Amino acid sequence: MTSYAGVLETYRPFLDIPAHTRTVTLLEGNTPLIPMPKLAETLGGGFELLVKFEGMNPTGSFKDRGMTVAISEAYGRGAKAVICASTGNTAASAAAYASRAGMRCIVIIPAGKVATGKLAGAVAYGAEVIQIDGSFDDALNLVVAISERHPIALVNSLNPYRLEGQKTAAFEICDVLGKAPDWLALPVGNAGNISAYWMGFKQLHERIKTTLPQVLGVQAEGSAPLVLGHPVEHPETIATAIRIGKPARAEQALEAAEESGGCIIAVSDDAILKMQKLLAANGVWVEPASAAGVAGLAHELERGTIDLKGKVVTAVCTGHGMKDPDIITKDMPKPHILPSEMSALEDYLAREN
Ligand code: AN7
Repeated sequence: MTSYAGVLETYRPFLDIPAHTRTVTLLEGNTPLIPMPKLAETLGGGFELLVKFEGMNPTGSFKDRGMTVAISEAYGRGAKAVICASTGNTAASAAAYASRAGMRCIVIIPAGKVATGKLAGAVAYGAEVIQIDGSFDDALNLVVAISERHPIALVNSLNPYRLEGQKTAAFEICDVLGKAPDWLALPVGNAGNISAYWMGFKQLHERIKTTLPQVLGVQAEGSAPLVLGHPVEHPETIATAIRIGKPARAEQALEAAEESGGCIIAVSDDAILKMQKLLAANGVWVEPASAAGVAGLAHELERGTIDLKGKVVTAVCTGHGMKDPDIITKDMPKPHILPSEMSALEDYLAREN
């Protein structure tokens, strides 16, 4: 048995990447596709629900799939530095892969709007973190302009190699199911991931005649440019990962939804948090943005605008719950305080049940 070598080596013949690419990997990908029968019942039942848990990647989010390819390409052509704008996960991922390749990594983040676990990751992996008094969209404008003027590789999802890597998640899902799912639901921020999945499914469809899923892209209500049909100048949502008002891949995302017979919708922050709790009650703790895909499915089922009877539905949970501990700890019940004695614990057990 040859051991697993990460998404680039596993799917190299399917990736459109230059010959100079030199693999920098943390053995990302190969993430679990977890059956969620109890949650499917809670949502009305009659369909099979599977969660692609991308929080199980090395830095805790799906970004690692694209980052291994983007960094491998930059490294192979001798780049010495990379830069990105980020709501947090891209920053942590870029920092990890750049450090492995011995490259300088600069990340620009919106001040006060990045979850603790992501910022800590970026710092731990050795990135130079720059906060700006502005949004993710402002940060993206800045890094695009800088990378045009200076020899610094841009590793946001405008970089085509990011999408080449991220489409491998679609391959993995088809490998496990032996076909494409009927529906794929996922959160949408800068719209790189939805574009990448659609590229991946279409590629398999063309090469080996798999079926194609219908794609449900889900934004947060306060940050839903693709639903409103215009950029949002001051996006707001508790799901800071997708607090993005002007998605770089807007057209591709809309195309993916339309071509697939799916759609892009918005759900409230309350619905996102409720679904985060429901997922955790089924053993899968994800960050708020990552619950948006399933929240979108619940929303459509409640409205009766989607019929999932007998269907296979995959929801992508993009990042781990540990990325954003504050959202849980800020209003959690305080732990019980007991003396360190068995009798106290026995009294407690008798009281509570
Ligand atoms: C957990 O890290 O944009 O639609 O800078 O972290 O491909 O942008 C993160 C996005 C979904 C949206 N779920 O994906 C960043 C960043 C999580 C995310 C998205 C993000 P795209």
